[in-house]
Amino acid sequence: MFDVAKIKRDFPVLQQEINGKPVAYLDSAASSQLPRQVMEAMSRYYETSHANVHRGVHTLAERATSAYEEAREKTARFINAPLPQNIIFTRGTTEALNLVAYAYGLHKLQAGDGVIVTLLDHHSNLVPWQQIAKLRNANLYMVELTDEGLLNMDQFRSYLKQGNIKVVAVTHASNVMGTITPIKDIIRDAHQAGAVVVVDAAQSAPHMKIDVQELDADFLAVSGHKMLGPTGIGFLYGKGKLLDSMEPFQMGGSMIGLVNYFESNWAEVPARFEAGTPNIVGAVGLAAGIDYLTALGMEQVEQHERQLLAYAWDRLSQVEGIALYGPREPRTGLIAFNVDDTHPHDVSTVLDAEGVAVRAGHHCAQPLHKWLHTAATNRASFYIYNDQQDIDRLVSALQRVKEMFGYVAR
Ligand code: 7TS
Repeated sequence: MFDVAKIKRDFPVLQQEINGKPVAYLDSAASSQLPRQVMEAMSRYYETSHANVHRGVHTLAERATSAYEEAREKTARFINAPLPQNIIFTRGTTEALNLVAYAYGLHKLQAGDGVIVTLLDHHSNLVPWQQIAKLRNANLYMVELTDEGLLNMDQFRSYLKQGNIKVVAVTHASNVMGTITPIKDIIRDAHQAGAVVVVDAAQSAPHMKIDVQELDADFLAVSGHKMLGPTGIGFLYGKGKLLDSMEPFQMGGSMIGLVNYFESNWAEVPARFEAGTPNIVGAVGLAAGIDYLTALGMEQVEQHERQLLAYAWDRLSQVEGIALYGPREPRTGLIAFNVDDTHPHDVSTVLDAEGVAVRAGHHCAQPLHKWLHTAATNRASFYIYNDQQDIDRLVSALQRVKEMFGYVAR
């Protein structure tokens, strides 16, 4: 079965003590850690195969190009994309979402068209659409939440009925509320209304099986550094017809067909959207992360996290004065919380002294925090290398917070 102790041994960073305590790393929703297999794949690439891609004909250039294109194939298989060409490598989710906003939204939207965003969206799926809507005189519509923290689907459907919606930008799993959105229903309804759907899968793809064809997603964005890969690499999935119809996002080398004095034309997809020298070693690392996850099995990864989540929810609920945000179900493996009225930065500083790493802040979701009537939250997030002991450590460190800030009689 799922052997966390064995998995943990693959992660050198988790072998150390932080502030004299073994580290309980509960911040994978920000960035996950890297197993040695990923680091070794990246070193091996540099030691044996490094050169620039898609240009030289010498052996190292061919090896580098193969490594890069194999990573694209592996990424396509991971989300069941029909073809490797459906995958555009980017710097991460943020760049992937900006690519859609600028290369699709800016060119296709017209005055009076509508874009639907949601209160669960990370700034990277909200702010680009605010900007594009302004530039195109399009209208932005915000889907709010039920009291439980689920998307208000009645509101969503009433926006669709207006008849002007061209784009729906929605997160698959919220990085604050943990809410897993009914993405398949959203996509089906949006398509019936003639809109394309941009799915932010930054917090879902690392944790559950994604099948873009089954979802019928138009665009889907993912970051490598949240799924065992290095920083600086991620990808955009796009349907072939849509990508083929789009203008480039960035201009420069590798993305052109013919360049004349005063005008140029564009390379085929995916090269059209990968201007300049790409993050080759990043793609190699991402592919090695995908290998690691695939060997574990995404269903098993999801099941492990569901068990941890149930345990954490239960234990945290029993902490006096704690507020847990978001629904109990359907939810991904993270929990945002506040303790009494102790500032999240104070909470996480005390937790850090106990060797427990959580994130504190607004998590790039300011409108959502406004809706929650709180400036900031703490967030514990789980991944394949976490076990119940990490959660026990979190709970006892929270008792320490309460002692320090005077809410528990000493
Ligand atoms: N979308 C969601 C849902 C996210 O959680 C994040 C990063 C992004 C997009 C942006 O990803 P990036 O790799 O381009 O930065 N979220 C977080 C977080 O919750 N804490 O740190 C980064």
